[in-house]
Amino acid sequence: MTEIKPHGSHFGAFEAVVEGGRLVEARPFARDPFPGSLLQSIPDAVHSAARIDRPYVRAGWLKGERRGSARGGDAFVPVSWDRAIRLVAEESTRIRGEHGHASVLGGSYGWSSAGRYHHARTQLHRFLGLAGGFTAQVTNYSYGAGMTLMPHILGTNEVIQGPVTDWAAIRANARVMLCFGGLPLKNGLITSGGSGAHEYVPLMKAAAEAGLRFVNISPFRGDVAEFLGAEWVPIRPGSDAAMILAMAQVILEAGRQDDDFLARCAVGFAPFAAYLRGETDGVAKTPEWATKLTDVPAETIRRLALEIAATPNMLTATWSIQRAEHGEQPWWALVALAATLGTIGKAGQGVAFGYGSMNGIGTPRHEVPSVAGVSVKNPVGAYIPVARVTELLERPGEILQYNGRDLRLPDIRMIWWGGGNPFHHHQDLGRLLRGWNRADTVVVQEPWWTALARHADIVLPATTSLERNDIGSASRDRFVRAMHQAIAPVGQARNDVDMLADIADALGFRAAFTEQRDEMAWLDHLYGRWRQACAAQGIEVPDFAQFWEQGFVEIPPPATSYTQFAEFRSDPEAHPLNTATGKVEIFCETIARFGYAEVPGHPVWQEPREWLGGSLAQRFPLHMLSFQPFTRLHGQLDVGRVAAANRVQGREPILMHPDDAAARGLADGEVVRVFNDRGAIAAGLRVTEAIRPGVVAMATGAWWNPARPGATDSPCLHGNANVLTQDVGTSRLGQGSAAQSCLVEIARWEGELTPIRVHAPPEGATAP
Ligand SMILES: Nc1nc2c(c(=O)[nH]1)N[C@H]1C(S)=C(S)[C@@H](COP(=O)(O)OP(=O)(O)OC[C@H]3O[C@@H](n4cnc5c(=O)[nH]c(N)nc54)[C@H](O)[C@@H]3O)O[C@H]1N2
Ligand SMILES: Nc1nc2c(c(=O)[nH]1)N[C@H]1C(S)=C(S)[C@@H](COP(=O)(O)OP(=O)(O)OC[C@H]3O[C@@H](n4cnc5c(=O)[nH]c(N)nc54)[C@H](O)[C@@H]3O)O[C@H]1N2
Ligand SMILES: [Mo]
Repeated sequence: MTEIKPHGSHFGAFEAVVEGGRLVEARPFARDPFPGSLLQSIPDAVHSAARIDRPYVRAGWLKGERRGSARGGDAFVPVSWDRAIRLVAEESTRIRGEHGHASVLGGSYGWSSAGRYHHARTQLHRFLGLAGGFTAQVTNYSYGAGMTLMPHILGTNEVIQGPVTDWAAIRANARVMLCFGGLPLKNGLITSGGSGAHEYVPLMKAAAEAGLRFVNISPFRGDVAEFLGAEWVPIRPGSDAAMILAMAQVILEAGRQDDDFLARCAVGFAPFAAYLRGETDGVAKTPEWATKLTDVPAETIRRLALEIAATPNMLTATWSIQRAEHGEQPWWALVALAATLGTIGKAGQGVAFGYGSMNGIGTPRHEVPSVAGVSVKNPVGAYIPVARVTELLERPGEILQYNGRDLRLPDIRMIWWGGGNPFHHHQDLGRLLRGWNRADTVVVQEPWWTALARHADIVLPATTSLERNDIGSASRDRFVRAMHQAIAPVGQARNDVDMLADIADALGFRAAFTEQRDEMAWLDHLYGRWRQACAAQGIEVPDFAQFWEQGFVEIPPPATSYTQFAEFRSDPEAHPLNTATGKVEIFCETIARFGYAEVPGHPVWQEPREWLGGSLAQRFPLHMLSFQPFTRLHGQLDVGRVAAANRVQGREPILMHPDDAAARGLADGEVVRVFNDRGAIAAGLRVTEAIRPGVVAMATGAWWNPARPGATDSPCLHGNANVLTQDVGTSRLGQGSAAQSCLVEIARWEGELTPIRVHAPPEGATAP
């Protein structure tokens, strides 16, 4: 018998097709104009041999090994759910009693699954908050530097997260769009929270058909779809700020700046202009200056600058540009360039970030809230900017500078993660593991034997969304989606909420955690709150029963287009920005006062430590970009068929220019060794002219497979880029991830190359 249930995921909405209790197909939602390929991997992942079948405890931990033990090499011992819950409750009580609540790291950064109620991170925060609190993580890996900067200079993060100027406004008004980092189609496969419709491709296509010219300023030609017919400017990674500053210099020299806008709507143009002219440091930021840093010909920089001075334009950069050393600078420089042109708030023009970073950025939509879970306040005030996690583990008691504050780092004794994977998302994994091993106890809730679960002490098997009922909803999408349970839990897996409720019971606060609602009562409750919020905005949606029955609700798109900052532009006194001055801060007094030498009061060029222009490039002459995968969402779906079909001899592919391959005697399809001082990985070579010489690129998300499990310095046989990436903050202002600043060398793989093991259970564990 075949059953069909409505469901949703970060990869898109779908109909779950179930036969004999197994998910056999995730069939795209009929209303999705461009469903992606990732849905094909869902059945593989749900029924994978890498599912965790029951609770496990690390053998060494059971023998009493705590702080300082080597994780990742021990066998796992199966235990009953009752025992696992008792062990977690007792250890949590011991650690909180001996070391205080801040010794529990519960930030649990990560994407979890779509579905607002069972969202693992939200539920874990709720639980840990009620248990006394935890050390939290603020900002994100996506745009941590940018989201710390933008409130200072534009007074909002909407310029990153949306609502940004939508594609309808751009299409109708702009004639050229400069895209630093391109508009990668693969990124549009994803919407956080579970989307109903991928509108990214149709919207871009329509803009191109309306005559919008695209310029792809990126080391990788593949960062825009061919149908956009874009001009390609193959820039050197990490140098975007220099190119943007030189464009501003050209506009200034030509007298094409918008003096009226600069006077009415911005502050600090004068010191910025002095810097561009070289009055402050003796170096004029001319195209000739920039060409040596960017490898972009001076004529190209000058031509593009004069073109945007004369043509209605939209400026954008991907989020990736700021995921690099000094990542604040190119974004700040781009805002300063738009202010110089005076385009901010002009219909369909200006600047915004991320049109190429996720489906839904720039999709015309009504501003209605999304369905949201219920959080509780964390009674502990301790936090870190998320990407400083290794430093937190390494240097307890010391100070971390961040955004004008001095944060004292707590001594972490317990690490608790559900719904994220630091052994996917963090940089320099060997160093992370050395810090990780300082904890007494690591508790992990996971559906799969990811590298995170393999480096835990207590492993609690979680269900996937297919094994429970939920509501899919994203602020960037106009569909709210019913997610009906499609199959029974795999093995002994349990919902995160249910395992946490049992632990809360052992600790004496079950009722506070559950509020005495079961799953369907919670869904009814959360939907009801959302329905009320909609009603407050005059939008009527059906009641819960009707929604659940029909499988989705659609909020129709608005009839008019949207331009961000339009009101501000028309009357900056009546509609000031939420900055210290109410204006765009080309020079920012607040930031200048922080006194960070690397982040002065206006955007500047700062040379990164790790890039092709520095001395380290003599030993490691290739710049490695690690972008988002088109075959997965981060580490999720790595066990699926789409990721499998893309591997080269079972390894994650790496892109290299033919000249670089020839110089090393390497051929397409070979397995290579990619290495630097931090480690080495195997990768499958793909030779292509789409990447510029001197740059190699590979996707993140291949599950970490150290040749010797438990070692912090052994090569990864699968191709996890984060073995090699650099773990430094973008600057003391943003302290974001600088994953893109990374040099490597590449040679043929010599010696043994065993098949990867990470897609099967570790020693001591069984497949479901
Ligand atoms: N080198 C490099 N590194 C990067 C980046 C880069 O560009 N380059 N990008 C960074 C960015 S932008 C991000 S956002 C991060 C992403 O990093 P993460 O969000 O941590 O990556 P995911 O693999 O999505 O991790 C989610 C985990 O939650 C688990 N999970 C899914 N559903 C459930 C559930 O219902 N319950 C529980 N308990 N667990 C569940 C999944 O199995 C998975 O292991 O990576 C960052 N890392
Ligand atoms: N399919 C898929 N889509 C995703 C995700 C996924 O895992 N899979 N993850 C989602 C998440 S969490 C996020 S945060 C977004 C991230 O969205 P982004 O950060 O925008 O995505 P990336 O793929 O990391 O980077 C985009 C491109 O920037 C280029 N680039 C890198 N460094 C530089 C540089 O220094 N200068 C210039 N000019 N270009 C550079 C690279 O060629 C790269 O292809 O993607 C989301 N979308
Ligand atoms: Mo992200």
